[in-house]
Amino acid sequence: VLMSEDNSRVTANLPTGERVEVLLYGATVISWKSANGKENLFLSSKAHLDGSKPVRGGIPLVFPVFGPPNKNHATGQLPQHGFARNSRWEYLGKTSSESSTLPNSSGDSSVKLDFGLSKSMIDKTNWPYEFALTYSVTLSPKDLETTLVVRNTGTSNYDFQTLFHTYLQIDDISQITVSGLEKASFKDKVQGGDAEAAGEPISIGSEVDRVYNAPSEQAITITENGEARFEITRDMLSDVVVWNPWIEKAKGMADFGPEDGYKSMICVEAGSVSTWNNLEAGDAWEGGQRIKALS
Ligand code: TA6
Repeated sequence: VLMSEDNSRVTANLPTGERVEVLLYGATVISWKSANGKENLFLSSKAHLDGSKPVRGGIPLVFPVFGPPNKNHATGQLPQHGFARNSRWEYLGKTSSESSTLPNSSGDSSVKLDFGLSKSMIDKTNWPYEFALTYSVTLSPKDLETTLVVRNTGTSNYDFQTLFHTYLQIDDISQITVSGLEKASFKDKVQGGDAEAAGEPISIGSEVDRVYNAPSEQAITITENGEARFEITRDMLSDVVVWNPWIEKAKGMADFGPEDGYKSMICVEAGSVSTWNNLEAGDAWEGGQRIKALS
């Protein structure tokens, strides 16, 4: 595990060749490479990586609110998607299986990077509650796991939402289908309103921005040209956002590049965003996702 010269990012490699890179700004995973060197995450060519704005790509972390906050909610003063992705986290250290006496079941090695963010580390959260977040990024052969622990370190309970805003790198959006959500109703943010389950896999031929309600137990598979590319499994996250900005919205984002980059990305985002998680003072909540790179 290496900390960069400028202390801006942490990189970990496995002996089998897999690699993950995490920006301390937002604890944003900005690269996840398979053993063959293939990059699994989309990172805009115009993404800001200097902390001047949330990263356009990789896996931004959404907390404590998803989307534009409601002005008369406790999160009303926060930026869209909250403050976790635009705060500087601290690197807490690594745990790797090769250092343990018993490698994991498949005998492969894995490495877990831990990051922390607490209220005292942020000069103005514009959110009246105490919290301590621990975010773990675990790299193992073919898998990347991200887990968030939210600890209420204050004296009153509060509501929060959270989501991993994962930008997956693909070759051609027109060849993509997303399955596992056939039975899930969804909130359609492009058409407006709620929609019934489609009953078939999702394909993308225009701007898509949907919040699907799908039990955590349901795995999500992203297939390209009939070949399974990624599988996402979830823990404690009962929503899946599927987003592609398409042509106009991609053009409208100054930090989205190349202009036709919408063709080589799809956001499939595991989260708990359609309701509020209430956390008692002193309690902790944990949720996570595991993304398997299948090809
Ligand atoms: O996850 C989908 C979404 O909520 C879209 O509505 C779009 O706003 C996207 O997030 C990106 O948001 P950002 O604040 O990163 O520009």
